[in-house]
Amino acid sequence: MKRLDDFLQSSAVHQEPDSGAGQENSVKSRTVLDSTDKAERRMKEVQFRFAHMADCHLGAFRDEYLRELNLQAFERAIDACIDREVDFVVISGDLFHRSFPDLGITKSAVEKMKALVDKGIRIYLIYGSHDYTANTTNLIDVLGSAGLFQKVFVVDSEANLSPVIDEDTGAELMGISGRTQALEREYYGIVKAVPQGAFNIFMFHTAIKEFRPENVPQDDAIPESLLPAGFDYYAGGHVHERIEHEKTFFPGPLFGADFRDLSALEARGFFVVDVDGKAIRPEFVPVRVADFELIDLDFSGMDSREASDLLLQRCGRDLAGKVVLLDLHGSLKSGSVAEIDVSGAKREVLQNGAEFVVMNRSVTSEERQTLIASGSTRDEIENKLFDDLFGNDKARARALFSELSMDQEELGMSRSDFESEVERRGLGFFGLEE
Ligand SMILES: [Mn+2]
Repeated sequence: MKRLDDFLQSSAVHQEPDSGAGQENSVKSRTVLDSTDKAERRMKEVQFRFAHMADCHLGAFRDEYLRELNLQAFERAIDACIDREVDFVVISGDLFHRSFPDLGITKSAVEKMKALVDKGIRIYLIYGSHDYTANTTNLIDVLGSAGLFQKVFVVDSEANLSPVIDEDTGAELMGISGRTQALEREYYGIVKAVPQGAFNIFMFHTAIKEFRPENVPQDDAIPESLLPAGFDYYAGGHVHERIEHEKTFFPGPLFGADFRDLSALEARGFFVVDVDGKAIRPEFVPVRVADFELIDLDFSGMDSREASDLLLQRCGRDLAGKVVLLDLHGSLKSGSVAEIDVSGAKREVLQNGAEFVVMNRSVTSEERQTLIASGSTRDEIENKLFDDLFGNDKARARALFSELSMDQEELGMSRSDFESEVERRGLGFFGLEE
């Protein structure tokens, strides 16, 4: 129960900023609906249209080119929602890639969402594993307070989920946010959700055991039986693959968040769902912002020369307008990985008309280069190693080595902060900027 306490506390913290427009409205509308209208409304057959997207991962990717493409996918999706005149949009987690994302990307995304909201289209969302924070106010809370969207993750002190009601359509939404390391799993056994609207949507950010992709570990998923019963549409997120299973839908990412997502070469997009009474008619709306070409090479059993030749040969074709994904893997029989002419391949790809090259390298070599250094003290051994490895650049290499010798735990940093710090110091050492 300790975990649930944390969860309830943190959701109470997250709720606080919401006492602005959105929350009051829904409280007000509840009061109105609590009279006879409510019963009438719940009996009435409803007809409306909503969009369901997830895993936008805004701000993902180190390459600016890919970050921009990802943003474009989001902008196109929002445009499509406006074109199709949806009543509201539900976002099932991971709107942002990090809880404190790149502010340039955020600015553009917020402007786009504002344009949607200005047309009277509402946005409802839950946190995902990437944009959730346990004890601090994050960007989603800030934007929620500004009225850009409403968070659908409302739990009372008895662990009952409270609905957020979309006033215009009468649709009722409940949800359970995702957390890092799928920590939200245990809430499913504890939290109670009783759908009572004319049409009820359950939003969640967790994989389902019975229909999860192979790359999602069994232990990170919940059995389907743990989803609260009785909803008309289950709006899933977290799984980076499109899945449709009875009333449960995962749209997958709008673009993708890493090399694996991109190299899957799947159609990405979101659902637009027509509702008529309790009946649903979902349509997958593809969002395509790039023409990907995968060059997948396994160098196993080759020497570095053969690997280089094969690489250049495979890059030697018309790649006009393509975003090329170079996936290099396998274990070389002999020679070193550094001997593979990767920059030559990149040049070749760009000369053949490609827009951009994204590289994923996990090549290893069976040939071990053994360094033997002897000495009687640690300093002596270190000195000899630096001599062997760096020769004339020894002093500079040593300086870089000491600049980057940091202990993450000692510094008390998160992994991502630590990585940025290493990057910052490394770039600083060479007098470079990102
Ligand atoms: Mn995700």
